[in-house]
Amino acid sequence: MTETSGGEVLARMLQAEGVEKVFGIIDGTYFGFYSNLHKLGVEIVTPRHETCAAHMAGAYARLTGRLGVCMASNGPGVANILPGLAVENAEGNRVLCVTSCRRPQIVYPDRGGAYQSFDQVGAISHLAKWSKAVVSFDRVAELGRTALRNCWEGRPGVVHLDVPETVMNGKFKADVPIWQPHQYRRTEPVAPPPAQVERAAAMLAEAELPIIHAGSGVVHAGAFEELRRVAELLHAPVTTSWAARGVLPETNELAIPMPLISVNNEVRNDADLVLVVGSRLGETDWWGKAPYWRRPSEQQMIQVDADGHVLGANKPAALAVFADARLFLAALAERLAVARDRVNTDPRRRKVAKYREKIAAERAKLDEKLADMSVPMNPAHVAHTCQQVFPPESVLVADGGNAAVWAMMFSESRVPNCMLSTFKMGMLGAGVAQACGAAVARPDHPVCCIIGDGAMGFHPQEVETAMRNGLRVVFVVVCDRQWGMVKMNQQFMLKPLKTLVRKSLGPDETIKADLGEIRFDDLARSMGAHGERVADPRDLGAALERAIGSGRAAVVHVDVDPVKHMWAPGLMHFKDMHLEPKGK
Ligand SMILES: Cc1ncc(C[n+]2csc(CCOP(=O)(O)OP(=O)(O)O)c2C)c(N)n1
Ligand SMILES: [Mg+2]
Repeated sequence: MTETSGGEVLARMLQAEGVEKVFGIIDGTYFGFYSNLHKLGVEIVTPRHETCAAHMAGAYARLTGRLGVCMASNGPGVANILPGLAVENAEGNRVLCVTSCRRPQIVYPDRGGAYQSFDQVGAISHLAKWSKAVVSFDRVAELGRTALRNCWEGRPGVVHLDVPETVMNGKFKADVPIWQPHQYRRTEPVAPPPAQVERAAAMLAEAELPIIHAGSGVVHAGAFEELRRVAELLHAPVTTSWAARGVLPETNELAIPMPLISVNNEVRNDADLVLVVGSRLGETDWWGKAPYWRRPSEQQMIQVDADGHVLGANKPAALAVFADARLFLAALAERLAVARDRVNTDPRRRKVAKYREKIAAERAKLDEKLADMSVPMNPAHVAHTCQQVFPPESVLVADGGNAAVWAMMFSESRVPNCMLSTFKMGMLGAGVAQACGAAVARPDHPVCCIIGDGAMGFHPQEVETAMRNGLRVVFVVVCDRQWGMVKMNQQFMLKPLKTLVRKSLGPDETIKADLGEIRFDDLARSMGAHGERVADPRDLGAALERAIGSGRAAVVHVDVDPVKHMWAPGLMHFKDMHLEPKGK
């Protein structure tokens, strides 16, 4: 019998799952785990704050379709990773978190006074899909398998395993067989029932104007080609959730870009049938309700999801299909191709032509801001210039308040699964680590992270993480020296008329909305990264090119006009989203 440890068993299980990277900060309490990962060739990528490990794992998982693994050590390490876990679970990214805890004799329940200890499973079980403690070495493999099974079931999210230091590091005489993934979990995606595919095809062929609404499920299933085929066979416009932007490249004539909200509203009100794929129709989709969508009495819904709990949750489904998005869309495309001549696409073509005109008009209206060449720059230039300089395959990460809104409004998603943010949680600072995780996942192209100065202030230390790990991230920090989005909202609460007339209140008229300056370019240089500062829109392109050309992590500190920055386009829509839609 060989001698092993709980940490070694877990490390070998992750290796069998094909895990190549684990994100986290080392600690003696799980030396048995990470030293074995290292020995097995699993790379440990180390940030400087545990919450960043969770975001790096989440971004890595979303961009690669693999499992994102992070780790944190008992007490403070776990306390630090909690916000990251809450966000990654909410965003629906497939993350396994392994933590150490103190020895079972003094925790679960806490004896009182245990050092670096709190009820970790109690806390995490409220914000994850599944969270359990391993009580003894005998159960490491079994609970490890249960955790991994949960990772791959239903909607992706966070799964947590809490392992005592004595189990992680202790020496046990045992031969623990490592099962292959197909021996303990489903490894094939769920296929749709053929009769449902047939019914869906018939409904979509007969509808006057069917549309497709795609959510993150399409990203996780990697169903981009299949989505395009179905949309083109039906000549159906495609709207998306914010998080699924670009699943159909926004250059495709059928794509309705999410930032053009009034066109989205119109399309969703014209449709008599909507095929919802991989979306639960949450609040940022207005719950699928009127006046943003047509009423259910006039609009049927086919809903397809790999999580049965999502089906019909927010809007009644005429056809609810429990299936993987890619398999469903592939089967549907096959069916539709056979009955191609049964679909009269002419009325749909006329509608789509009308939407294209409206999209062009809304785009042109937004782009008028680009004529403004004043200094410090109009924030419209930031994402617009990034779009021109970075390759289309580069991942764009958007973080901050108005900085993220401007970034969304002035970028086009041209390649599927190249846009990251925390669309559900709006977590300031998460973007810094998401960008690092993206660079680990996609080392071939530089990552562009457009981020507010408030947001960047949460995690500037991770520029050093990017440097140390050779991650090519360009952080474009939008500096207005204020909590811009909240300041705008506050001004309207305090003095709406004066705000409208003067565009901004005086410095003593707002409450704690201003920030001092951080020279993010200097800070970057202090960590060995490339740093620049730009205020003139004419200089931005060259500065970004130098940043990319530096071949290392870079920070471009961009001074924007703080008043213009507050008046970000589309803000009213974000405000309205906080109210329950009036319709059903
Ligand atoms: C972690 C976190 N804390 C607080 C908020 C509330 N909040 C939303 S936007 C915002 C201001 C963001 O400032 P900045 O990042 O500088 O972006 P700006 O709006 O100035 O572009 C705040 C405080 C949040 N979303 N996340
Ligand atoms: Mg700001």
